[in-house]
Amino acid sequence: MVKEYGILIGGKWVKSNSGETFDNVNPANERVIAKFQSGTPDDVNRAVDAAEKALGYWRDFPAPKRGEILLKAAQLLRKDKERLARLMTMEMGKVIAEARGDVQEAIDITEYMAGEGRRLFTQTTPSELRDKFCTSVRIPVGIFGLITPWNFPVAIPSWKITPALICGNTMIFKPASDTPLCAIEFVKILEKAGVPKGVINLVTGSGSKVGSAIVKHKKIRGISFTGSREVGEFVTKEAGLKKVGLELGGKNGIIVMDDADLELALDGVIWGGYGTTGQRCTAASRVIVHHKIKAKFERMLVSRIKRLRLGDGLKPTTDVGPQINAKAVEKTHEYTGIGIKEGAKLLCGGKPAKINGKGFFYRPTLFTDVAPDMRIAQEEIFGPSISMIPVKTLDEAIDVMNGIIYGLSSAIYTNDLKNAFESIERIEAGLTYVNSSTIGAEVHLPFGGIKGTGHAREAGWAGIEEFSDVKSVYVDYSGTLQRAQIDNVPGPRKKRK
Ligand code: UN1
Repeated sequence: MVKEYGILIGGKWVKSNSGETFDNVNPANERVIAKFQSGTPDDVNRAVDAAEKALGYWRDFPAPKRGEILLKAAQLLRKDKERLARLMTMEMGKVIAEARGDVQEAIDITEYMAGEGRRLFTQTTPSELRDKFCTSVRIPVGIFGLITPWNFPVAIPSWKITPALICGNTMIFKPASDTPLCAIEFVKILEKAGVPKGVINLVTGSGSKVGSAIVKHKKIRGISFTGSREVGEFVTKEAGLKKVGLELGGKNGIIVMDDADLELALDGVIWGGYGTTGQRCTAASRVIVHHKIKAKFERMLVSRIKRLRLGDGLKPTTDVGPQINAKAVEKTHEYTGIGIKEGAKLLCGGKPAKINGKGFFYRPTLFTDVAPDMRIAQEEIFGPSISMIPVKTLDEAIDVMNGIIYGLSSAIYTNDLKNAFESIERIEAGLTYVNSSTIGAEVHLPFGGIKGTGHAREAGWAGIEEFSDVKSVYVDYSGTLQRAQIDNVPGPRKKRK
């Protein structure tokens, strides 16, 4: 018997009005895990009504007390880490060590945001006038719509939900249809920790029905979306005047200079390119390699790639898990065809695979002699496929790095400080790593991109700014009309009568 899950509206797990469900399958063996509600715009309306009802109560709930609930949630998550990690591997395929990392990231941000309950800083400044007090206070945005992808099924929802909570917002959360179970389990932990009913509402279902109803809803004041560029563009068009945060992927590069520690760079490229089966927004899908070490580095990479073991992520011997679904494998394979047609040289991989006749696997793929303007060097593949682009100088490397529409993550391997600092200064991206791969962001620093990646800054203090508004407050206690910009003449304070 396959279990059926509900949607969460006003603290109750209920069925969708559609009367329909969809199946979720394990990408490693294609077995059905559970059934989930195919939500509708009407479900979204009910969820928004519940979020609206809860808003006053939650906004007035002292922020340090909201923080205590988050701290409790972090403790519960810690206890449940292994169970959640195993569910995640079953649901979306990443290898178990990475799934544990995903849950750990949620624990970290939940603890971080719990602490923010006692800060939520704003600025107090001097006034240009006497006997006038200038400060600012942080206020919730209102009802948020949170739309999340499947590749970090607990971590990314946690980057959005925990700052939204600590800032006093209520929300409608629509998780990706490939990972609803992880999302539901995470929300159940928040409920158990004491988040009041109606504060978080969760509606599963398609982007075209549920996602689009959230984006267009008049009562929703903020949207936070991580996902594809096409959907990001839809959100930009349809969200109207909502506060919108977008994170729309990348085509991240690793520069490997001729002075780099090549063993270190090798580890970074393998981890960045094939970790999470290449399905990270921050995945290293381009290796921009100095021509002097190109041949040697290619040999090193090929020999390492050949040793990578494909398999079910729950097996401790597996290095690379499956892709998320059959469509994703098709897309990666289509790009292999495009790369070959464009004249790039395929060094290894380039084929789908099955294990015991099942699963959405793709062999780790490496192209070399890729020109920077080829489609495989420009477009996000979101699979285990790396393009090596040879260059002659750091200047050329940085030009190649920047010659894409995206601007999320980047890395350089070098032992020359000048190369490192020039890259930090000139690479157009939200993240630059030196002697480390393109992935591995920590939760207390801002995370997000520039250019075609969007403008969201999540995690850390930036997350607080993303999920709150600021009101400036002027208290004039002079007892007279003081006009800013007009009456600011220096002079002694007037004596009291
Ligand atoms: C993503 O790539 O979709 O830095 C998010 C990292 C992770 C988060 C990545 N902490 O790779």
